[in-house]
Amino acid sequence: MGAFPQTPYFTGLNEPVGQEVELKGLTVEGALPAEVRGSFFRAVPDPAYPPKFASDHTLSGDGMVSRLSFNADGTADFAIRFVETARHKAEKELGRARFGKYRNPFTDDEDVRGIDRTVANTTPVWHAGRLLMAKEDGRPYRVDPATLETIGSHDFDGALKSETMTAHVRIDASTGELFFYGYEADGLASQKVAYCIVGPDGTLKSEQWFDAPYCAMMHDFTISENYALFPIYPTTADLERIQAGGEHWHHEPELASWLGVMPRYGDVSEIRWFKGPKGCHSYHMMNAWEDERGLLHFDACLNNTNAFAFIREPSGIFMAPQEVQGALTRWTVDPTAEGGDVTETIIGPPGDFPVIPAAKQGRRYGHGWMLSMNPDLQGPPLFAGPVGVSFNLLVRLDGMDTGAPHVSQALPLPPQAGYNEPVHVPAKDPAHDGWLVMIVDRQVGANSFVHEAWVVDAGNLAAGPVAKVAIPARLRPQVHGWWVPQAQLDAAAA
Ligand code: V55
Ligand code: FE
Repeated sequence: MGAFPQTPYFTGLNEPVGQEVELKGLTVEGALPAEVRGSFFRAVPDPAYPPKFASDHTLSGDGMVSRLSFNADGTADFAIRFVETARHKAEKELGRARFGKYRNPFTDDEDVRGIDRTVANTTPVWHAGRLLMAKEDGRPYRVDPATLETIGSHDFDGALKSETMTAHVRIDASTGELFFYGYEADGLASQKVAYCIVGPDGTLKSEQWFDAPYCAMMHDFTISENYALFPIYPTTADLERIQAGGEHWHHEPELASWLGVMPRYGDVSEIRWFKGPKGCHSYHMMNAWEDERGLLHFDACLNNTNAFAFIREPSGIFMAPQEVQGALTRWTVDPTAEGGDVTETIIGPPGDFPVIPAAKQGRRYGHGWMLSMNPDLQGPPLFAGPVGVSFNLLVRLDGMDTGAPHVSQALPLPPQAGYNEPVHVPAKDPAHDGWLVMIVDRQVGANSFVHEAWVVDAGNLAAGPVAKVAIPARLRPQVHGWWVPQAQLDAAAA
């Protein structure tokens, strides 16, 4: 077995760990709020074997599912296990990488052709008592929330036609329905998008296919009370390039972006396309909502290019890190219009990993949280993650449904520390804004790191963590997380 490439994607905090861990009875320091009872699931890419190509990066890492459980006795348990995907099993058999470049099966070993090559590494999705480890290039894997054992690839009891399902689903808290889509739904570089609705009992109720304006990396989408909104940004796939062994994605700065809008229970033939600026890109949206005039607002962490250098550079785009700029940006459209241009408004800081209370999904909302960079940092940041630098400022935004959305609170980290994406835990008291739970990484030596879970009052960030759990294991950066209250875990187990 060779060594991992000595690139930023495999060194420092990004050095592969690949260790399955089970720790029980960890000490919770501070005052743990009563509502923080349940499990914080996280998706962590961690390649079990050195990649076949030295240009490989974070997005290819084997999915590991992690759980931090807050117990009735005031302690916490921590566990992490590989998702036993068909790909991970095939590689374990020979003890080496057999699958090649990110989303390019033409670079795989001949003898693994046809084996499901998704790595289930992006989001642990909880719905209808099921835990699904999702990644946008394939179907999710279902995992047992108690043991973290892999149950298998999940196709909604044989109902799902799409070959893919996004890692960014949306759940309407008032109906309990799961809304999702799959792009490249019938194969590599296809323009086919499947739009799906799953009932509160986990049954796939509807799957309709439409054509995107071009085959784009569709990482996230939104719903509102009455609409489904599909953003298209010009990070594009080309079958000939993929067949020739090239990169799945190129970013195309001269191509327009689009926002597809359709009634969320309507027919895909009703989709209307609104035009956005050229060359921009967003990985994550905060929310979408309808105002009293019926206008539709779509709030995304938008950048002037693709945030990942490993996508820009093979596309011929060479930018210094400070040239990559962005802001929380609102696109407003009239959903009853036939089309036209989006109206763009800057509503927040640069950054990513937007979070809102689950109850506000697709609804008018007043506040949210996201990760950003501390402009006043007195030292080096923490170098890690797919972008190369960790976020080190947690911010709260207020006034989201007014003419003046603004950053109202912030919690900066010291140098050489970084936040992973927080999850929101609601409070029982409707006057309380709940808590944010997240893993904080800190570099303490040339190649040594410590990791803590923090519980922060979502209405008082500046007070710092009200409770902390030191995790005595080496953790690789997480992608997304999900909070599951204990009552839901208990109900699913029964
Ligand atoms: C992202 C992550 C992915 C992926 C595509 O963060 C986009 C964005 C962890 O996998 O496959
Ligand atoms: Fe994501």
